[in-house]
Amino acid sequence: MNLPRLYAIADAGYFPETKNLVHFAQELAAAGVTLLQYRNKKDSPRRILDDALALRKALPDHVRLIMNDRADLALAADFGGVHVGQDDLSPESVRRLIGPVRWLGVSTHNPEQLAAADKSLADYLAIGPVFPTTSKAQPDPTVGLEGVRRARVLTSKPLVAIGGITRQNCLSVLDAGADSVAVISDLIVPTQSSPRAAAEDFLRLFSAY
Ligand code: TZP
Ligand code: MG
Repeated sequence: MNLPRLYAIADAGYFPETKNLVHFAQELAAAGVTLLQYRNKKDSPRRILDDALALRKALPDHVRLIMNDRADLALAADFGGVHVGQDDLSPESVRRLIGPVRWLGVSTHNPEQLAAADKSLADYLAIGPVFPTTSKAQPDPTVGLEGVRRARVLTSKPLVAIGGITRQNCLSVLDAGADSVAVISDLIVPTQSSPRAAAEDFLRLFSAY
């Protein structure tokens, strides 16, 4: 797999309506984002599927869409992958549902979980929260850059860091060994710039890295 450095996440909690979500995703695509997760912790499966289908329709095929939590909805919306956490379906179950081609990511929050996920059928692993975050309800304790370094030596799978990652700190996260950074709020609530400009900032930093 070829995991891009920037893994954008569109969290439904930040968008009152589907059209706001789709506009955000299109802005990111225009900036050059090629990997986008749709995360929705609040709505019904039917509403999530409606949003997912709208995203699928609005975005070019080279943008890979990843569904958080739900393999069934990923298949129903023809997404390019699924991302599961410690309380979702197991990686093996998800793999059986989605087949060998769609991407499968697994969230981990400590070295034990990471080592276990390393033995699974996941394509990539996530570690976090690296820094304090306000985008997740009841987040696990932060792992810091040291947690990223520890994760790096425990897996040779592509490693995504998540949690409180911004344009200010993202290069330190890559320095610690992450292959990619997953970002919610620094793309959505940038103080002075649009989501498109924020994504362009990240991509510029990474191309010079
Ligand atoms: N998992 C660990 S931290 C987090 C998730 C979903 C939220 C990351 O959001 P932000 O706004 O980039 O800190
Ligand atoms: Mg989950």
